Amino acid sequence: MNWFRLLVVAAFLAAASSYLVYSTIYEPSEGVETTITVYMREYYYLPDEVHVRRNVKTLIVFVNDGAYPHNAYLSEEKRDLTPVMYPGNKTSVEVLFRQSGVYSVLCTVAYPAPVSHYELGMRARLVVR
Ligand SMILES: [Cu+2]
Repeated sequence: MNWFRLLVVAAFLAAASSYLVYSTIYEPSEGVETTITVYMREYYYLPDEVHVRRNVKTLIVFVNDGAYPHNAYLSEEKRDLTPVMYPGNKTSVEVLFRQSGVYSVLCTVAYPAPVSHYELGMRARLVVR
């Protein structure tokens, strides 16, 4: 019975660790090694390229100092890094990438223009090495 339980736990851990390889993780703030600040304006991120080290817990602080709402959507992972942020809002996101690669951060807000901001150039590259 104990061996069976151990197997179940081992299977769960194996599933969890393979999941982590492909995912962005949001974790408590202790252990953050690097902080990067990204400003949101019309219609761009500053900087528009961010470098993150694999297996290093990194805090990305998004600051909307523009005049319109903005967000940050991690395209390849199909998930929001931030909710829609109004002018003056600041949101911190902790990320821990297990795999290197290049990701696209897009602003999917379509206000006041009828098209999403990323179509107007509001996109950033997130490079994990
Ligand atoms: Cu935007």
